[in-house]
Amino acid sequence: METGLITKALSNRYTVRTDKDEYICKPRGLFRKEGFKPLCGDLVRFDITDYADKEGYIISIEERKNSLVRPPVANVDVAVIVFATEYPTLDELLIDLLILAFRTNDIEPILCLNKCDLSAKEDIDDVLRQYSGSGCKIVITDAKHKTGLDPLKSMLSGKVSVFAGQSGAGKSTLINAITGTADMEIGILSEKIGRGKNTTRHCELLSFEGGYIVDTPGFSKFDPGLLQPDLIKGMYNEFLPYIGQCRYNDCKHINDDHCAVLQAVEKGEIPIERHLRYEMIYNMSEEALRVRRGY
Ligand SMILES: Nc1nc2c(ncn2[C@@H]2O[C@H](COP(=O)(O)OP(=O)(O)O)[C@@H](O)[C@H]2O)c(=O)[nH]1
Ligand SMILES: [Mg+2]
Ligand SMILES: [Zn+2]
Repeated sequence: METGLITKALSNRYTVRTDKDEYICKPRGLFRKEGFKPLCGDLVRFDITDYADKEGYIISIEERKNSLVRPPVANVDVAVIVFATEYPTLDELLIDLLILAFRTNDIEPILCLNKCDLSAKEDIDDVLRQYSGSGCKIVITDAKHKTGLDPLKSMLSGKVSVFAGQSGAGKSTLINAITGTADMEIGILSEKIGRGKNTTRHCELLSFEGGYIVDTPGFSKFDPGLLQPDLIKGMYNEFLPYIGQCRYNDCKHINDDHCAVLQAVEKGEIPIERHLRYEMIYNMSEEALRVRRGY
């Protein structure tokens, strides 16, 4: 039995990479019965069935740290949230939602302000002001002219990373620029996927400095109904210094009496925009929970 990493998934054929080699493997029948499918990023045990053609059968999957649906990938360490201040228009609510989505899955979010060549300096400064307390690393890039990529590269080295964010923000361009993959390859692949059936489960890990970058970007939106209302406040690093200072232990930091977080917002210690959207996201997720519960 061998151990390897799934670096490519295309329908029911998986490329499994070991230290020395690559094998094309099928999952043994059992997985299908269990309704459980191997994913790109999975560490698997497999048996080699054909040494010459390098083929095998996947026997078992190691426990996952996490898994995403779009792109279908497991064991993700880092998510680069790509956005622009213009073209497309800055969508801070989406950024906040994505930060929460990734933190919920134990994935480190990195904020990448791309297309900085098209940004006014005030707009860049405003993004930095809003997110400097978020606990997310922030990088400013111009993928088209390959500027500012080194800090991002060093953050991704040795990690499994995905790229997320609005369409047109520059995710594919960034992936190409960082991995040195030809524009054509990714372009053609994503076109095929776009036109293909929903069941197409393409995903490929591109080797990158001891880690991997997932070639298919995902998460251009996120449903706040998937968040657990009570866990949201814990994912705002801005609130951390005030924990334990509110009158009530279960303070939601929204309209409660003697709320240290609200006081900090009033004093300008927490960016008011981040707090306004926190309130919005909290309410949306609570509403979704109410609908699910039926009361
Ligand atoms: N000016 C400028 N254009 C960019 C930059 N990054 C990407 N683009 C362009 O923006 C468009 C959308 O980029 P793309 O990578 O397809 O975005 P995606 O939808 O997020 O994958 C393309 O025409 C890119 O050439 C950048 O940093 N600066
Ligand atoms: Mg793209
Ligand atoms: Zn409070």
